[in-house]
Amino acid sequence: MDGRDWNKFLLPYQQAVEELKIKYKGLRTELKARDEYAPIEFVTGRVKKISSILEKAKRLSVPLDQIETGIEDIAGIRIMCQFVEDIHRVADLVRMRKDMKVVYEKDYITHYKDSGYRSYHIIVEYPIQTSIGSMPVLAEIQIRTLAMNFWATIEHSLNYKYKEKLPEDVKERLFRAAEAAAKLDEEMSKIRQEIVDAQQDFEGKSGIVRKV
Ligand code: 0O2
Repeated sequence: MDGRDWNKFLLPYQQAVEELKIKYKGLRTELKARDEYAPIEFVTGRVKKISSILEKAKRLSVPLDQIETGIEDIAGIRIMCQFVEDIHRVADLVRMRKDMKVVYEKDYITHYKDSGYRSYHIIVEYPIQTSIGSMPVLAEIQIRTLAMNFWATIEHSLNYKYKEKLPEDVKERLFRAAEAAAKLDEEMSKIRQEIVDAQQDFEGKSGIVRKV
């Protein structure tokens, strides 16, 4: 590791992740309070590990003094949705916000990765307020369905176990599992209204009513 004070370096990213998590969890709460269907199921976030930042900088040939601009996912939040349609609704909600600026988007759903990975990524510039003024921080918002998240979580841990050198048969099975997850999402979309109505009835019984 170089002589950089990493704890200090990561502070703005930690602040951005905490604030972004609160904002998107708040959006879910607000939509529900308005009796509207909330396309957000749950939100998580993380700051990239230092080892992972250094590995990515090396892989992308980003000089260490340029990692703030060269690595866009040091701060990352993940928004999980029930249905693929909800992903597009959430992306619209991100685009219309005035407290962050969309830098660019990566559609790994239409153009899924060779691994089978599917997700919608939006890179935003989010200004945090510090004691010395406003500071723009790049953050990656990953939007995915529960099925996509299930697959990505498992694939990520397997890659970690095999140190990115997955045996061919495991790779093939994972790819087929990703196709199956996509098929599951497709089937669920076909009965989306049925499911949403059932959830509305269920929540209505416990005193909460929501509209789609
Ligand atoms: P973490 O949380 O740091 O351990 P890449 O070259 O893949 O790093 P790319 O393709 O430009 O970069 O993707 P991007 O938008 O930078 O996003 C990288 C992140 O997307 C990864 O972070 C994962 O969270 C997710 N991701 C991308 N491809 C895959 C994949 O094939 N499988 C899984 N499970 N996740 C993927 P890190 O660095 O892996 O995670």
